Amino acid sequence: MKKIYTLIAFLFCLGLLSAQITEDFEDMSINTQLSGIGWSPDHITAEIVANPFSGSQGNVLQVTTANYNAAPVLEITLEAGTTLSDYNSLQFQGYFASGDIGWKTIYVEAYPSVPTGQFANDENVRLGEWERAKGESSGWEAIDIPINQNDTYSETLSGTIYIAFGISANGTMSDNPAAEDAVWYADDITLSPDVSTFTKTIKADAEISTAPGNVTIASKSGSNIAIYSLSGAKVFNQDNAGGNISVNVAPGLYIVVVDNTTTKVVVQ
Ligand SMILES: [Ca+2]
Repeated sequence: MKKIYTLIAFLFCLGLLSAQITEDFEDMSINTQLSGIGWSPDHITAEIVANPFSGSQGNVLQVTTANYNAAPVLEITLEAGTTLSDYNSLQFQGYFASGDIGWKTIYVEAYPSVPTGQFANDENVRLGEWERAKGESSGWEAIDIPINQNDTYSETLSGTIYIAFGISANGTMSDNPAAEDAVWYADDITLSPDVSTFTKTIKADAEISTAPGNVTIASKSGSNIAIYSLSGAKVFNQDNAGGNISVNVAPGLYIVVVDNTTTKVVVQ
């Protein structure tokens, strides 16, 4: 597992996987209103505010819900050629501040168009869920929700999609009203790709073969070639290369970069 995370981090460092999508709200003005869903439009307020807690979040999303089944909705555009099933987690920084916010399941839903209806009320649109077994937050929390629950549905979602996420909480406008509305915050909302999918689809404009202790690259002239170990160390580099290049390496997993394309190879 550690190796997989190292590979993901490494590929992100190289900028080879641009498919990670993050909303940090820094390009939105304070008081910008985001859309939401619920039993009634006045059951949800989703607004950009300055981080009211300690931390370097800058602008954050403040969510106030007055009834169950209300949540904010984010418009997100996926990278061309991908579907939502190419992403396997939704992560965000969360702060659950006041009202009925403790010991809740956090749900993630997706829609192909601007949603209507209630949040956390239709399992057909649910991507994933995670139990937050805690009361009020005492600091920003890193939350990571697997979203592979409904891949058959996720495969149908591409381009611009709508993500609803959060908790279903009691508030002042429910049938059995709470004393106060629920208030929680989110920032750095990130869709992370399933790296196994992406490494499969990235192909170098070259033929790469391996033998015990060796990588051979046959490329067109003028190619820029680099080989990285899984730890991110550059073990070989040659610009303006061409023809057959043979590189001796220790056994292991390597990333071969030819111009802007990559191939993952295993050397015995
Ligand atoms: Ca932010």
